[in-house]
Amino acid sequence: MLDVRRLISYLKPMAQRDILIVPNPVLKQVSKPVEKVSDKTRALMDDMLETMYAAPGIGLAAIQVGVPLRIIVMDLSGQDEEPTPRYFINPEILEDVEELLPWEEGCLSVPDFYEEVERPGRVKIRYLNYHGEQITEWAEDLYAVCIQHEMDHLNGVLFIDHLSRLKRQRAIRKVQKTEREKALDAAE
Ligand code: K2U
Ligand code: ZN
Repeated sequence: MLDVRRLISYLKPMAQRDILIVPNPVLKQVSKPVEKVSDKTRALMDDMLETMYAAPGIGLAAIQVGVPLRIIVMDLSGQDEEPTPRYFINPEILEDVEELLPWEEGCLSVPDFYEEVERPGRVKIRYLNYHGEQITEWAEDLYAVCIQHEMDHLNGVLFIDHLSRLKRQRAIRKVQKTEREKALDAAE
Protein backbone atom coordinates (compact mmCIF):
# COMPACT_ATOMS: atom_id res chain seq x y z
CA MET A 1 0.00 0.00 0.00
CA LEU A 2 1.59 3.31 -1.12
CA ASP A 3 2.20 5.63 1.87
CA VAL A 4 0.13 8.72 0.97
CA ARG A 5 2.09 10.80 3.47
CA ARG A 6 5.34 9.98 1.67
CA LEU A 7 3.72 10.91 -1.65
CA ILE A 8 2.54 14.27 -0.25
CA SER A 9 5.98 14.93 1.25
CA TYR A 10 7.44 14.40 -2.24
CA LEU A 11 4.83 16.54 -3.96
CA LYS A 12 4.89 19.59 -1.65
CA PRO A 13 7.66 19.57 0.90
CA MET A 14 7.73 23.39 1.14
CA ALA A 15 7.78 24.96 4.60
CA GLN A 16 7.97 28.48 6.00
CA ARG A 17 11.03 29.24 8.08
CA ASP A 18 11.61 31.78 10.88
CA ILE A 19 13.28 35.03 9.79
CA LEU A 20 16.18 36.13 12.01
CA ILE A 21 15.83 39.62 13.51
CA VAL A 22 18.57 42.13 14.53
CA PRO A 23 20.74 42.03 16.58
CA ASN A 24 21.05 38.26 15.94
CA PRO A 25 24.81 37.75 15.31
CA VAL A 26 24.11 35.10 12.64
CA LEU A 27 23.05 37.98 10.35
CA LYS A 28 26.66 39.28 10.47
CA GLN A 29 28.08 36.05 9.05
CA VAL A 30 29.63 35.96 5.55
CA SER A 31 27.77 33.25 3.60
CA LYS A 32 29.59 30.50 1.69
CA PRO A 33 29.24 29.72 -2.04
CA VAL A 34 26.99 26.82 -3.08
CA GLU A 35 29.30 24.07 -4.41
CA LYS A 36 26.68 22.09 -6.34
CA VAL A 37 23.11 23.11 -7.23
CA SER A 38 21.02 20.10 -6.14
CA ASP A 39 17.44 19.16 -5.24
CA LYS A 40 18.37 20.11 -1.66
CA THR A 41 19.35 23.60 -2.88
CA ARG A 42 16.05 23.88 -4.75
CA ALA A 43 14.07 22.72 -1.69
CA LEU A 44 15.74 25.47 0.36
CA MET A 45 14.90 28.08 -2.31
CA ASP A 46 11.27 26.85 -2.36
CA ASP A 47 11.10 27.30 1.43
CA MET A 48 12.75 30.75 1.19
CA LEU A 49 10.23 31.87 -1.44
CA GLU A 50 7.28 30.66 0.65
CA THR A 51 8.75 32.45 3.68
CA MET A 52 9.26 35.66 1.66
CA TYR A 53 5.70 35.67 0.26
CA ALA A 54 4.28 35.10 3.77
CA ALA A 55 6.32 37.93 5.36
CA PRO A 56 5.49 39.67 2.93
CA GLY A 57 8.61 40.83 1.20
CA ILE A 58 10.09 41.10 -2.28
CA GLY A 59 13.49 39.60 -1.53
CA LEU A 60 15.13 37.25 0.96
CA ALA A 61 18.69 35.99 1.52
CA ALA A 62 19.36 32.50 2.91
CA ILE A 63 21.20 33.91 5.94
CA GLN A 64 17.93 35.55 7.01
CA VAL A 65 16.54 32.07 7.65
CA GLY A 66 19.80 31.01 9.30
CA VAL A 67 21.44 29.25 6.33
CA PRO A 68 24.92 30.73 5.55
CA LEU A 69 24.84 29.97 1.80
CA ARG A 70 25.06 32.52 -1.05
CA ILE A 71 21.42 32.16 -2.17
CA ILE A 72 18.80 34.87 -2.77
CA VAL A 73 15.15 34.67 -3.84
CA MET A 74 13.15 37.63 -5.14
CA ASP A 75 9.81 38.52 -6.70
CA LEU A 76 9.35 42.10 -7.94
CA SER A 77 5.93 41.50 -9.53
CA GLY A 78 3.18 43.91 -8.42
CA GLN A 79 0.09 42.97 -6.40
CA ASP A 80 -2.13 42.39 -9.44
CA GLU A 81 0.58 40.76 -11.62
CA GLU A 82 1.48 37.08 -12.08
CA PRO A 83 4.09 36.04 -9.45
CA THR A 84 7.55 36.09 -11.06
CA PRO A 85 9.94 34.31 -8.69
CA ARG A 86 13.68 34.79 -9.30
CA TYR A 87 16.46 32.65 -7.86
CA PHE A 88 20.14 33.74 -7.46
CA ILE A 89 22.86 31.26 -6.52
CA ASN A 90 26.42 32.58 -5.94
CA PRO A 91 25.53 36.02 -7.34
CA GLU A 92 28.36 38.42 -8.26
CA ILE A 93 28.34 42.09 -9.25
CA LEU A 94 30.56 42.41 -12.36
CA GLU A 95 30.07 46.14 -13.03
CA ASP A 96 28.16 49.09 -11.61
CA VAL A 97 27.53 52.71 -12.61
CA GLU A 98 28.53 55.92 -10.85
CA GLU A 99 24.96 57.28 -10.78
CA LEU A 100 23.48 56.66 -7.33
CA LEU A 101 19.79 55.88 -6.80
CA PRO A 102 18.32 56.92 -3.42
CA TRP A 103 15.66 54.44 -2.20
CA GLU A 104 13.73 54.16 1.07
CA GLU A 105 14.69 50.66 2.15
CA GLY A 106 13.22 48.24 4.67
CA CYS A 107 14.33 44.77 5.72
CA LEU A 108 12.52 41.71 7.03
CA SER A 109 15.31 41.35 9.59
CA VAL A 110 14.84 44.96 10.76
CA PRO A 111 11.03 45.08 10.95
CA ASP A 112 9.09 48.34 10.77
CA PHE A 113 12.15 50.56 10.16
CA TYR A 114 12.66 52.41 6.90
CA GLU A 115 15.42 54.81 5.86
CA GLU A 116 16.84 56.15 2.60
CA VAL A 117 19.97 54.44 1.26
CA GLU A 118 21.88 55.40 -1.91
CA ARG A 119 23.20 52.62 -4.17
CA PRO A 120 24.37 52.44 -7.85
CA GLY A 121 21.24 52.64 -10.03
CA ARG A 122 22.42 49.89 -12.46
CA VAL A 123 24.56 46.81 -11.79
CA LYS A 124 25.74 43.97 -14.06
CA ILE A 125 25.25 40.68 -12.24
CA ARG A 126 26.23 37.06 -12.87
CA TYR A 127 24.59 34.16 -11.01
CA LEU A 128 23.32 30.59 -11.28
CA ASN A 129 19.55 30.17 -11.66
CA TYR A 130 17.19 27.57 -10.13
CA HIS A 131 18.59 24.89 -12.46
CA GLY A 132 22.24 25.84 -12.00
CA GLU A 133 22.53 27.62 -15.37
CA GLN A 134 24.78 30.72 -15.51
CA ILE A 135 22.99 34.02 -16.22
CA THR A 136 24.61 37.44 -16.81
CA GLU A 137 22.37 40.52 -17.00
CA TRP A 138 22.00 44.17 -16.02
CA ALA A 139 19.67 45.09 -13.16
CA GLU A 140 18.29 48.59 -12.74
CA ASP A 141 15.87 50.56 -10.52
CA LEU A 142 14.12 48.38 -7.90
CA TYR A 143 15.84 45.24 -9.25
CA ALA A 144 19.25 46.91 -8.75
CA VAL A 145 18.32 48.15 -5.25
CA CYS A 146 16.95 44.79 -4.15
CA ILE A 147 19.79 42.60 -5.50
CA GLN A 148 22.39 44.89 -3.84
CA HIS A 149 20.40 44.85 -0.57
CA GLU A 150 20.28 41.04 -0.69
CA MET A 151 23.93 40.65 -1.70
CA ASP A 152 24.83 42.82 1.31
CA HIS A 153 23.10 40.14 3.43
CA LEU A 154 25.39 37.48 1.89
CA ASN A 155 28.34 39.52 3.19
CA GLY A 156 26.86 40.01 6.66
CA VAL A 157 25.88 43.62 5.93
CA LEU A 158 22.44 45.10 6.76
CA PHE A 159 21.00 48.25 5.14
CA ILE A 160 21.23 49.99 8.54
CA ASP A 161 25.02 49.52 8.35
CA HIS A 162 24.97 52.18 5.61
CA LEU A 163 23.38 54.68 8.04
CA SER A 164 24.94 56.83 10.75
CA ARG A 165 25.77 55.11 14.05
CA LEU A 166 22.97 57.09 15.74
CA LYS A 167 20.33 55.98 13.20
CA ARG A 168 21.61 52.38 13.31
CA GLN A 169 21.43 52.24 17.12
CA ARG A 170 17.98 53.84 17.04
CA ALA A 171 16.81 51.15 14.57
CA ILE A 172 18.12 48.28 16.71
CA ARG A 173 16.62 49.76 19.91
CA LYS A 174 13.24 50.20 18.16
CA VAL A 175 13.24 46.58 16.93
CA GLN A 176 14.27 45.24 20.36
CA LYS A 177 11.48 47.26 22.04
CA THR A 178 8.90 45.95 19.57
CA GLU A 179 10.10 42.36 20.00
CA ARG A 180 9.90 42.72 23.84
CA GLU A 181 6.35 44.07 23.56
CA LYS A 182 5.38 41.17 21.25
CA ALA A 183 6.83 38.66 23.74
CA LEU A 184 4.87 40.28 26.63
CA ASP A 185 1.63 40.27 24.60
CA ALA A 186 2.16 36.59 23.75
CA ALA A 187 2.76 35.77 27.45
CA GLU A 188 -0.53 37.39 28.58
O1 K2U B 1 16.19 41.61 2.68
C1 K2U B 1 15.01 41.75 2.94
O2 K2U B 1 14.60 41.82 4.10
C2 K2U B 1 14.06 41.88 1.81
C3 K2U B 1 13.63 43.28 1.59
C4 K2U B 1 14.02 43.58 0.16
C5 K2U B 1 14.09 45.02 -0.19
C6 K2U B 1 14.77 45.92 0.60
C7 K2U B 1 14.86 47.25 0.22
C8 K2U B 1 14.28 47.67 -0.96
C9 K2U B 1 13.61 46.76 -1.73
C10 K2U B 1 13.52 45.44 -1.35
C11 K2U B 1 12.17 43.25 1.99
O3 K2U B 1 11.39 42.84 0.95
S1 K2U B 1 11.70 44.71 2.76
C12 K2U B 1 10.06 44.90 2.56
C13 K2U B 1 9.73 45.58 1.29
C14 K2U B 1 8.61 45.20 0.65
C15 K2U B 1 8.25 45.84 -0.51
C16 K2U B 1 9.03 46.87 -1.04
C17 K2U B 1 10.16 47.26 -0.39
C18 K2U B 1 10.52 46.61 0.80
ZN1 ZN C 1 17.10 42.76 4.24
